[in-house]
Amino acid sequence: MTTFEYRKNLVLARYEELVTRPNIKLEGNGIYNRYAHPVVTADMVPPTWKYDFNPETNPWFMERIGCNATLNSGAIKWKDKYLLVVRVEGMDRKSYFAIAESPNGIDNFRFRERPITMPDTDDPATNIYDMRLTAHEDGYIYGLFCVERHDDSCPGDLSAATAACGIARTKDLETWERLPDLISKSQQRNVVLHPEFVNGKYALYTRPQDGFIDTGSGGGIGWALVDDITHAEVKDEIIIDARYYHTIKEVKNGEGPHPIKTSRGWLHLAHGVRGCASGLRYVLYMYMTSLEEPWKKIASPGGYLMAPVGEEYTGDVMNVLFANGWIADEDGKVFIYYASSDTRMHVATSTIDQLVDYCLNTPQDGLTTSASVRTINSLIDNNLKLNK
Ligand code: BGC
Ligand code: BMA
Repeated sequence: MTTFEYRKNLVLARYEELVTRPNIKLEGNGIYNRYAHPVVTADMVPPTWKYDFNPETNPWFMERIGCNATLNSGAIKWKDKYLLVVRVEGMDRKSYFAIAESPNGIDNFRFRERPITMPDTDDPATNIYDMRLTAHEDGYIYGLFCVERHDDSCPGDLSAATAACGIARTKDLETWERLPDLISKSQQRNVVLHPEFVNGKYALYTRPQDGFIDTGSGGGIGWALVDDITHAEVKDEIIIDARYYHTIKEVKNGEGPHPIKTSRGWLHLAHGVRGCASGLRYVLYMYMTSLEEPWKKIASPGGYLMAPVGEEYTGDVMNVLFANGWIADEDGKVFIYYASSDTRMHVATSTIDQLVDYCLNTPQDGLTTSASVRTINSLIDNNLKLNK
């Protein structure tokens, strides 16, 4: 057997084994369950995207185009399948979007034949990433994502960049119509489209920021109404979920996927960031807003919902969980798709009832040590009464 044949067979067999590996549910904390294996990794990107299959031009069956990571994925249920629009990052540090689909949402994710070809605007971006998908009541599926360009006002600084929100829409998840980028006074990352019209307008969750990395005076997760999504502009922005000193969202926060509508209010998933000696720590947290007035917070469970555990701590950008996709099934099951350390995709499952219970009955962050101890003591008091 030639080296080419041997290696080709090995690569294809390993790939097939990985994409068909059954996932195993792990019992969690009563709020959600994690799973034993990631759902999408760089090794699950199809070999045809990486290898030249011609023995004449690739006698060693050498990898030609390497993949670095599969991370921050948008999610949507589509024709009975669980779809992720994965941020795939090549070894060249460029991200692109590609759809991976699964019959059950927890394993057997397989990429479609090709990645998405996203049309450019007149001012092409250097990199695009972190898509939030919204099936809007106007009939389109929107993808909002970050578009990053070099900041040419700082010619000497190769790291100076700007972040803005790109907008595209589709009806079939095959062809995408690119709309103009969101116009906003500040830079923006983590912009998310609300699924319903509010007062007849499109509603956006925003995340104003002073610079490319620093949110600075940008107070947290914002809310803005937009008249025309084909020329979207943030005019007035209010902060609906603020950052606070000495919390999990002291340095930054951002909306995850669009909120899920429940009978008790809108369920939100977001990320919070704090600084520490090893860099930034990204965790996931939740909050709820009013059904009638989605910009008004009605529940704010204290602390994080999920933080990295085990292998989730390690990867390209350590100590990071990030989520921009979840799927709520008709039966109330919820699939939370989260990335660990900018490297791989995982799933956690829960239900709407459990997540609403979590939001409404988890004590709020009292913002001081004394308040935290008081909250624990009142729980102990109640438990002691039960045993009498
Ligand atoms: C990276 C993002 C990151 C951002 C801010 C970008 O260049 O691609 O993953 O969130 O920088 O650090
Ligand atoms: C950002 C996000 C993500 C990323 C995270 C950690 O600000 O937008 O793209 O997961 O940093 O690197």
